[in-house]
Amino acid sequence: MSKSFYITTPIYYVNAEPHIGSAYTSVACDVMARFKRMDGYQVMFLSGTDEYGQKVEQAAAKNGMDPQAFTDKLSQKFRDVLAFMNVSNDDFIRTTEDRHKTACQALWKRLEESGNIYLGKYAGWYAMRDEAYYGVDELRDGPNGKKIAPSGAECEWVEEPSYFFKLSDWGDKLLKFYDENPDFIMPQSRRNEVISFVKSGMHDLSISRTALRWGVPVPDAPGHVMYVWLDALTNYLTALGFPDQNAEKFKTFWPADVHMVGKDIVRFHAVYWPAFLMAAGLQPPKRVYAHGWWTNEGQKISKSLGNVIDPYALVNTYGLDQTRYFLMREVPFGNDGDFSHDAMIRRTNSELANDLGNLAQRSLSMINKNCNATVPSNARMADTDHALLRDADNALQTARDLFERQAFSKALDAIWEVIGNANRYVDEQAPWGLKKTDPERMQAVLYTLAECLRRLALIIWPFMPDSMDKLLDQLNVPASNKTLAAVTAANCQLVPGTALPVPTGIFPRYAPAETAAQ
Ligand code: ME8
Repeated sequence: MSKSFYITTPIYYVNAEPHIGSAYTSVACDVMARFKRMDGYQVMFLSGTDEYGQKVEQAAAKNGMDPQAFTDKLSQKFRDVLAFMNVSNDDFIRTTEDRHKTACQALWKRLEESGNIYLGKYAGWYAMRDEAYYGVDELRDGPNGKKIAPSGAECEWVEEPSYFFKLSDWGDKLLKFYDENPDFIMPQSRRNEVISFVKSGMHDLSISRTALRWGVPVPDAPGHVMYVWLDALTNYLTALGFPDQNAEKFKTFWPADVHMVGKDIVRFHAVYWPAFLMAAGLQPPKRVYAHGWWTNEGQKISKSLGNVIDPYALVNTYGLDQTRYFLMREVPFGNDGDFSHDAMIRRTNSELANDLGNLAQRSLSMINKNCNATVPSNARMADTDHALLRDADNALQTARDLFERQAFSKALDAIWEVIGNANRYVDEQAPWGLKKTDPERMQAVLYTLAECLRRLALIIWPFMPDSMDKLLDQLNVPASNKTLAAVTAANCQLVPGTALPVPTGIFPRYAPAETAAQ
């Protein structure tokens, strides 16, 4: 059996149009999934939409639509944006699907049969925006006597009959679990936050609602629908065929390797979810990675401020791979980050067009002109050449280690260090000068550059697959050799004499019309 890897995005609420926030999480998962596939893993990568709950019900009503028709429309937009961002998810789940209802009700039954559910009455605060219950000690007073959650969401007082999950029984078991699995919550800052929340004491959790109809019905309890987070979290099991634990996908992929989430929803994933799973006799996921939050030119992104960043506009302005690269490079993964057009232009022009684009363009053009448009001879390779190629090989190992910790921007730093070395190597070796004085040596230098580009293109591929395909095609690398093992495999190296196509630029400089004319 090959190695397996299961990664998930959060399932996105369909109360509003997709924006850069969901695209960010999805691209990060995509980069991870592509890296693992290229490294020989059998990968399951899941995304989808979270369609039940009060927030979505209200958004549908506001739009004058029936909730199912509304969610059909919005869910499609999330599916479209994934395809547009070149996200390679293997499945897309909608919580209104039948398979999901089956999974949720089966999980409920297990929780009930194991004695973890009881009927009571909820009287407390609820924030619809977060679809979350809050203790009074977590809230502050807002204007007009409103109670405000730490997230900034307004809370309302709710009193209704409700089923409860005995979360209070799970505090110590959760703490033990975190202790035994130090990498379960990453990064460390989030882990500390979760541990102190659990240490502060767990209250039982209301897991059904009677105030709304738009939800998964609780089995044998007319009038109750499941609390949307219990239903939503279950999606990670649904997609593997749960409740059939003998389903091939379930056996291969559970427990999940990484649930990627934003820091806003770490509590649901790192506290409630493992508690539900342990209570149902299922293994918790191996990791919850909570990344940081994007602001726009220093401001919180929100619909009411009108500063939502539209992924379509970004890609149409700067290019798809440029946008994917920016999102993964600009911010150390896990930290908060600020989007600015200046930063976007700087990265597009200096790191993509100049550092990598020029390296490829000048190397391949020289090969095209001076080596008969074929892979040059490597007969006269010297120590410096081998050293550069070793740098590229080392970058692969570094990237592998960093990917184990989802440190995407650090992996790019390591790769760009090699690109810097390669650019310095071109200047030092000056192959244009060798053309007359030592043509064989020129061939070896150009071979080294082509081979270095091949190795780098493979390592960069998960971040920018279209552009790197273009580069690999210009090196005539067959599809079967587009693996990470091929980076260092002797029999995958470029073969002198192989015909190469005419090179074309990969990363255009960003030059808006008004500045291009200057
Ligand atoms: O919370 N910066 O869905 P949601 C970074 N349905 N990431 C952002 C972001 C920003 N400004 N805005 C959104 C839900 N995100 C639930 C999840 S999972 C079982 C249920 C990303 O539509 C980030 O990943 O509110 C965040 O966690 C997610 O979108 C929230 O999406």
